[in-house]
Amino acid sequence: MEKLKTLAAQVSNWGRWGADDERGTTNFITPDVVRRGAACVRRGKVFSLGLSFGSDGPQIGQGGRVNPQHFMSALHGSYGPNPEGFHYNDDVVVMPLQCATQWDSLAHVYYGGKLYNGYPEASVSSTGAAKNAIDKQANGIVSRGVLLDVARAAGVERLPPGRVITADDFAAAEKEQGVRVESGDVLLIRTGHITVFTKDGNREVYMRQMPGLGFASVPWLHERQVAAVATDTNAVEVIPFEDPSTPLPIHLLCIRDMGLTLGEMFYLEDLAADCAADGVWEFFFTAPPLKVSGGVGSPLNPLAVK
Ligand code: UVW
Repeated sequence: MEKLKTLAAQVSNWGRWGADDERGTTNFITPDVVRRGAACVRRGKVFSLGLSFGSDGPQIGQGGRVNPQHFMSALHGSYGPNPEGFHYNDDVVVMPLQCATQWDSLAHVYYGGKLYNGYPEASVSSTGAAKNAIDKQANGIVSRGVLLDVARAAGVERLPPGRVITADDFAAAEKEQGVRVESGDVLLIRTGHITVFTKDGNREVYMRQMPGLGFASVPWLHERQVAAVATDTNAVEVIPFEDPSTPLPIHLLCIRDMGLTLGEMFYLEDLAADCAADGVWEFFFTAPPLKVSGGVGSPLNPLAVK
């Protein structure tokens, strides 16, 4: 916990955008940044970075999270006399907001009784988050996206579970790819770990152990003024944790101290293959959360447009 507190003091953004801010680092996405993102559209090629929301999703029941349950609430329904055979179908989905590709809101994790920007833990109740809820990010998240393929830069198809990603990995990927992460960018980090689920079908390993960010990556994210970070794993950070006595330290530092929105279970394989083929690692990125009132997360279908 000492290490976490030292780093927290170094990277805290509390008060940076005012005492009433609930958006954190997405404030780095200025109109100029959005224009820089839009200027990345050259070929008009669109990539979906979302997993499907279905009963065959990645969840294994951990922490009460299950895969979506989809019901037909109207099946071949009709209204009154129906000579032309008009029918309609409606459906209902019941699912945890965190069950597949998602943003974590700034109300998702906290310590010391305080959420991002000093809001009290009691601001989250059984009715949801009165502060830092995901709908506070409703005008985005739209920016320039940059993909750093840390697995490729390390010369492997995928990083193994437990592999700690550091600022050196970011530097190596930037050098190899000829790209630089700038203020306001959304940073996508490919580890390749998602193929443990999508190719191998091994949900247990995909969900319980993973490569990911370690303590040493956090000051870099702060210095570069990254607007949001997403990876292809379930937790963004490395599991097993670097210090077993401090679980989820990167969540705590990023979300609670920096106000940095985290994206999880992003499907980056097709985008990464295309970037490797054309040598262009930047794109227009859009992943607006659903406006779930008081929600602490949102399911997503993020898009990258090149
Ligand atoms: C937790 O496990 C608390 O969070 P996440 O799903 O964001 O990894």
